[in-house]
Amino acid sequence: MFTTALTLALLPIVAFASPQYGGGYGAPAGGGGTTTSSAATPSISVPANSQGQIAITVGASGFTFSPSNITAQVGDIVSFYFTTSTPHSVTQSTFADPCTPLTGSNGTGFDSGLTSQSVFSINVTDTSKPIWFFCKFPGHCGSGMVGSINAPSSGNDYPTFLNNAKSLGSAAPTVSDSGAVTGGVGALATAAPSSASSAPAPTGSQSSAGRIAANGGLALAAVAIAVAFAA
Ligand SMILES: *[C@@H]1O[C@H](CO)[C@@H](O)[C@H](O)[C@H]1NC(C)=O
Ligand SMILES: *[C@@H]1O[C@H](CO)[C@@H](O)[C@H](O)[C@H]1NC(C)=O
Ligand SMILES: *[C@@H]1O[C@H](CO)[C@@H](O)[C@H](O)[C@H]1NC(C)=O
Ligand SMILES: [Cu+2]
Repeated sequence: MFTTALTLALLPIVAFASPQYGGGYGAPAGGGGTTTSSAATPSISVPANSQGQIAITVGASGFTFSPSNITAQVGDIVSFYFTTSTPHSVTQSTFADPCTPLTGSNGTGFDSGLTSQSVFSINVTDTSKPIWFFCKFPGHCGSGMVGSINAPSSGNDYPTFLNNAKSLGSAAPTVSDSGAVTGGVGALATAAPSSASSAPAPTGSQSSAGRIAANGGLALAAVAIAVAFAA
């Protein structure tokens, strides 16, 4: 039932992303041709990291997560900022299969679903194992759009994971998208991506993680307004 609710909640985003799915592939980030713009298009600002808060920018400089390999503590909120109009996702995978969503007896991974101009947050719950993730937009994972949290510094490390994804190249599997998947293994998502520019007044079930991400956006907006007044 949770999934159904989420799917419904995500419908507008999916509908928004769908026209770009076919037409936008391969287009540069922010390419005018694929922008399904409207006056209400939110602008996503990426805050600086602060205690317990880690920001990862998605797709802003090519098909990358930036930074792509981070260290996090239990309770840290890692927020993915989808700043471009080109859709991307952060989808949990495994070291063995970098471009395949994590599912099975070890649990089901978190997945933002394809999204743009939004923020998706996870709460790190287990630092004893690495957390691996990729972008499911066709072609992106095989070109190296992957990342890790708490990867070992040798052996099954981030560079090897990245190389494994790249060696799949265009043979990387096509991954279906049906919106956000909450939960996760070693880190939990509690809400679908949200527009950071919208008011934080949540729907009843909004998570603290979502609130923090939204508050960060609001704080930035407040700073921007203050700066505008000062100028
Ligand atoms: C990736 O991050 C992990 C965890 O912080 C660290 O141990 C490792 O050295 C990093 N690897 C690279 C190549 O930066
Ligand atoms: C579960 O995880 C273990 C070790 O982390 C791994 O060896 C095993 O293959 C995984 N099982 C599945 C079904 O992915
Ligand atoms: C993150 O999860 C922990 C439980 O693992 C919880 O105590 C904490 O409140 C969560 N943080 C946020 C911001 O939701
Ligand atoms: Cu992508």
